[in-house]
Amino acid sequence: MLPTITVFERSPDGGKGLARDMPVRWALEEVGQSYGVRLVSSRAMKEPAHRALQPFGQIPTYEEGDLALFESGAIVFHIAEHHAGLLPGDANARARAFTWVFAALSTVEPPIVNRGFDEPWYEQRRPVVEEGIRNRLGDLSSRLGDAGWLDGAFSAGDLMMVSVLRRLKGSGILEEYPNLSAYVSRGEARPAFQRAFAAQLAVFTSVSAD
Ligand code: GTB
Repeated sequence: MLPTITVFERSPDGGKGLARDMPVRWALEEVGQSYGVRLVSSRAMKEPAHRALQPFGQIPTYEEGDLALFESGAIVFHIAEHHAGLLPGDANARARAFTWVFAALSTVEPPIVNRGFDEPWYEQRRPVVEEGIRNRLGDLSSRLGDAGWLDGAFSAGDLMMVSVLRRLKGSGILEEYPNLSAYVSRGEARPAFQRAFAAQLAVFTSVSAD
């Protein structure tokens, strides 16, 4: 059964692949699973039909037969569990890979999304917010060291961590940690990432041309 995901009809990220459908697309590409895409407008996102799939009126969602999921982490988790390619065979190593998915979303990402750089109050808060980000990146950088991936072979944990770190590209902060910057580039160089990125960009360009 071909899964269908929902994505922004008009992504506010300008085609940079920063919205949360990107890790889901990337995971599907890594495991070689084709998928359908349904574009959702900002208005439709808040209507009952979409809220039945995503109670908070957001993207992405994932539908596959009788199964409807929301939360990008849970969707990536589901894809990784049901297909080969994103998790190691050893049970403990699989558990550690999921630990990195959670670490990306609940430990590393929160200070990153606190960067409200479009908000008027942000200039005052910037030093505190950036210190929070640097704390996390410093620790992550020490853990990664000169390894290619966080725990052996590339896994769902790396996919989510790279997705989270990508939000810092061009901020100058990520670039202070050359091993993390190289880690993100390594993730982005993966053919599955490239396919996922091209697919989301194609949506952005076709809608922008309307
Ligand atoms: N915890 C949920 C998950 O991981 O799935 C969060 C989902 C979420 O934040 N969805 C956002 C959304 O639907 C889009 S991805 N927002 C619409 C709304 O809440 O009304 C977050 C996002 C948005 C924009 C950019 N950007 O422009 O760079 C990056 C990320």
